[in-house]
Amino acid sequence: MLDNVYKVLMIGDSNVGKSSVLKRYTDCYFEPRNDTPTIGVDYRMKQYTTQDKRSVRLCIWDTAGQERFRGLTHSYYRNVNAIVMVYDVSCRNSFENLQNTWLREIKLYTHGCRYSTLVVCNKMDIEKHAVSAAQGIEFAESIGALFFECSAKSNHNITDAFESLAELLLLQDIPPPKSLSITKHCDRRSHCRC
Ligand SMILES: Nc1nc2c(ncn2[C@@H]2O[C@H](COP(=O)(O)OP(=O)(O)OP(=O)(O)O)[C@@H](O)[C@H]2O)c(=O)[nH]1
Ligand SMILES: [Mg+2]
Repeated sequence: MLDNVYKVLMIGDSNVGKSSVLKRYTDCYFEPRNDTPTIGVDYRMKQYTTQDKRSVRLCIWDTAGQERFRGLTHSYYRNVNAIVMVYDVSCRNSFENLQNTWLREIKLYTHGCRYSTLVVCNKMDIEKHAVSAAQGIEFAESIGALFFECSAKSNHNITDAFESLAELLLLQDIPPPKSLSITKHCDRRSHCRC
């Protein structure tokens, strides 16, 4: 039986790997050299069962990082339960933009709803790091967020990051959004348990 359904939003600059992180989590695959940016928004879901047998469904909206889609993605902040902020460890700008652009978007468009935050430092498989772990942790702590260093490519920490978020949502007992229509949107089902 399903205990809760949570609406999760993924944000961050274009090319940081939001879609890759999500596909790795829900569908267990990574497409190398896939340079097709997200157009508008994409959607995926995955169910997670905790050790004490509670089942939650994460309905995850993957937004386009490109500025030209910004107007379209604003409405997806409504009634979110969790926000996943992604940056690319090899791209300093993508980290700084979380603090400048993306935090501002959150403040403007969540309209005061209560949500949890996860900061994902992606592409940890790349040797050259433009942001240190300490800087990532400091930023996450400053906004009360979970922090995970991940790689969609090598599948490092991806599942742990989302499962920790799900555990946190249950712990904080954030009510699922009233307006979330499961049947309307949950068209891509995944039963992958990796
Ligand atoms: N080395 C490495 N490359 C990655 C990783 N994750 C994603 N990429 C690559 O980074 C590029 C961009 O990935 P996407 O997942 O499309 O990025 P995005 O953030 O969804 O971009 P938008 O949809 O434009 O917002 C692609 O070429 C991916 O293959 C990773 O963990 N390691
Ligand atoms: Mg994308």
